[in-house]
Amino acid sequence: MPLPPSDDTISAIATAPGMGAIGIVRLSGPRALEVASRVFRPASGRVVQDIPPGRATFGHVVDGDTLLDEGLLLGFRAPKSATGQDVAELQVHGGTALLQAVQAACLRAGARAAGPGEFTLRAFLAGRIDLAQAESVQALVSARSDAARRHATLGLTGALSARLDAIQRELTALYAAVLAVLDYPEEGVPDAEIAEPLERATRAIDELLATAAAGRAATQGARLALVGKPNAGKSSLLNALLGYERSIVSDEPGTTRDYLEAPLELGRVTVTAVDTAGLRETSDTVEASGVRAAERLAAGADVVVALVDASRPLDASDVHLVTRLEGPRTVWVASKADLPPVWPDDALGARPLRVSTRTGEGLDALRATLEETLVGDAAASEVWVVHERHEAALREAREALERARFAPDDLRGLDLETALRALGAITGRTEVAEDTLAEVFARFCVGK
Ligand SMILES: Nc1nc2c(ncn2[C@@H]2O[C@H](COP(=O)(O)OP(=O)(O)OP(=O)(O)O)[C@@H](O)[C@H]2O)c(=O)[nH]1
Ligand SMILES: [Mg+2]
Repeated sequence: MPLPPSDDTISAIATAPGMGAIGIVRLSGPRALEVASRVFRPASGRVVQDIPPGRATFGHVVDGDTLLDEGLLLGFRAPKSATGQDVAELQVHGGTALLQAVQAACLRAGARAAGPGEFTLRAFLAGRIDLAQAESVQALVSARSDAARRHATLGLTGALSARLDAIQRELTALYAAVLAVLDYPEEGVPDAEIAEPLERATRAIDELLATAAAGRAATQGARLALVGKPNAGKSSLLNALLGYERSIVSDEPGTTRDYLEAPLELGRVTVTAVDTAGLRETSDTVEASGVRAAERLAAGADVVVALVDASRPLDASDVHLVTRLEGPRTVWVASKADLPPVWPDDALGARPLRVSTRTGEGLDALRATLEETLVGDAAASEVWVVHERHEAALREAREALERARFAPDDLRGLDLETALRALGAITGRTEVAEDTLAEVFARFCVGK
């Protein structure tokens, strides 16, 4: 799909549809201020083009001779604006019909209706932000959880780009060294000069890749399944974690028949918590299918909370549950910890967290353990890989570096180029190859 032109003047309603205190129509392009001057009359009588950049001016918003609203005009001059172009912002009252009328007036005055993301695209093309930051803009406005919002904010600062820059610098220097060997094979390059930087770059990529699962959990929401025997306290625990009564609780085993879901924030990650029917063999067919669904959910979950009632003796089915669900993604809970325990902590092998939904005991520890289980190795890194495109590019670069490690001298350069191109695609710096050539050239001058 071809990109839209970026040298004309575009206009769009910048605020969300619906009623609001303020609505904004934004213009960007060489004629932004000229278009603004046709739809805005400063109360001071000044000419729009003469208003100092960044200074808000009060006046009338008009369509021809028709008054639309009173409002503010804010203008910026290229290249000192968000898009790197002339930009004008009309701030009016936040009514849908009004904003549509202001937008229509701008179009009549010579602007083109902007397509999706065109302002951000222009910011990228002008070099104001890189591609990863542009993606963070989109992630920020679409973030539905605080966890997703935090990562988008961090992405906006270029934190990932800075990490990638460091890796790219290392690989570019290495690439130059590899090419130099080809030109001056008699001089050679000590193996360590290649192996060590390769290893450092690989490790840095691995550190980023190790955050991808947590990144998904932070932005898309991981799945948490609550499983255990009927009456173990699963629905009570879901409600306690959520802080409201989402699921029906009763002392009747088999209360939860179907399964139900609720979004749950756990610090740096968000999960969809799934309450399931109690796991047991049963002759009741409705419940039997619920049990199968629970087992499937546990298998497909990113983290499983497995409950065993601490107030009742363990039986064969508890042992069965433990052996079926044991694993690094399973968190064991001894439920109803407020009642006298009838089995010791180590009876299950894995030591369970003692939790009571009556007293609140163990709930904070459970939250922390769940977050930790989902965050895993990503805890060490502030920057998480939250976009699948970035993860795929990092994997491609990683594979190319792996090949480079064992490649003969004359092929190693190609693998390094592949890795650099993959990393460059994340930030959208397609001139990576030019950078690389410049570095190679500089090296020749110095070396020989
Ligand atoms: N004393 C005590 N009772 C609890 C606790 N948690 C749950 N219960 C009781 O245990 C019974 C079963 O709770 P539920 O949350 O419905 O259990 P469940 O695992 O969802 O049960 P099913 O949906 O039937 O599989 C209810 O009577 C709860 O009030 C707890 O921490 N302490
Ligand atoms: Mg239940």
